[in-house]
Amino acid sequence: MYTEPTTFSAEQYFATQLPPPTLQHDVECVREFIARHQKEGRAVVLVTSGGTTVPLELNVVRFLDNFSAGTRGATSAEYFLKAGYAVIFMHRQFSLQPFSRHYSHSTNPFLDFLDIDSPESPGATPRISVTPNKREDLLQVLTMYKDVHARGTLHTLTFVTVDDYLWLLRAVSKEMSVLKRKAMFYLAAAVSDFFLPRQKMASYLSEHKIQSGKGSLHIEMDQVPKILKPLVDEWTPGGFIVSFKLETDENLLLPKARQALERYGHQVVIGNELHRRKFEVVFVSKKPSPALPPGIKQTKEAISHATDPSNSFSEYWLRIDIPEHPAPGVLVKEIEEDIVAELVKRHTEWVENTS
Ligand code: PAZ
Repeated sequence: MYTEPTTFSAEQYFATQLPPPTLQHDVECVREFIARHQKEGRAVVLVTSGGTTVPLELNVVRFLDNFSAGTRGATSAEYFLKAGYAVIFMHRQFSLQPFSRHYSHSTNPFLDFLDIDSPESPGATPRISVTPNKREDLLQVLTMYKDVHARGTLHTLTFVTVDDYLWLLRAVSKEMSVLKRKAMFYLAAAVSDFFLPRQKMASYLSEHKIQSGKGSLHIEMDQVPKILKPLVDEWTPGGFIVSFKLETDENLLLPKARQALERYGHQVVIGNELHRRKFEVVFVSKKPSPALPPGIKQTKEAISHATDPSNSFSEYWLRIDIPEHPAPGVLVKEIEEDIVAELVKRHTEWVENTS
């Protein structure tokens, strides 16, 4: 019987789970991308986006998924590019991507933008043109898309499973450590907290498609290792790290965000409630420890003041107004514009104050 721990440390996890077959190739491309932008003095941000899957079989037919369309990540990546960052966009395969996200087939089908013009002479091939009222928006998106391609400031990586995600994150963050303070991490992907170690799948779950003949299905999953700690302390010390916290109970947002900062010691947690995430987020960060004036003793009052959570964390709520029924395809204000502007400001100050 398989007896691995139910709570893996990051070390145990990477010693026992297999890397994705494309890892080496992905790392080489990332290394080249980082070196080019480091030479040009550009800051680099890793944006993670979309949900991870947890396969239930080795030959996978069924899997557990995490909610996320990739809107936050894809939209933010565009604003980071606009702000002059080079972006490594690590996203779930087939989730939204920068630029093409404006023309999703379900909400804004691309074919609806095109007209077939009558041929100039009988027998000539008809020309295709863009519907006049869509031209301005398309031109705006297309101009930026072409510019980003010409400058080579966007590099895309793909993951599907939580295993792919963890291996890639570790490898990319180690590569980014050469950038020191100029590296930013924007961890917006929705990552599963639970997984099935491959040994467990092979020993008592299923190599092949799980059969339904035996009635109900009982699966015990193990906890995914907490990777923020090694990310902060070992893989990329010096980077500016922003994680996201999604909750459905808004009362948990602040306590959970503070807990994450306390545990992992990174720079910012952005809290968002599921249904309000498109127009309201909260930035939580640690205040520098209040320095006691020289000569003042560590009195009970001073210690309780310094350890009171409301004095150790700062919270910054960011809210926008969005129209209730925006017309499809019309560019509206996006909260990611303000999220990215705030982070760029904080990152710049942080680089300046510590260099
Ligand atoms: O991709 P999306 O725009 O539909 O959703 C974004 C989000 C809610 C997944 C993201 O903002 C987030 O909170 N990510 C972290 C989720 C987590 O707590 O694991």
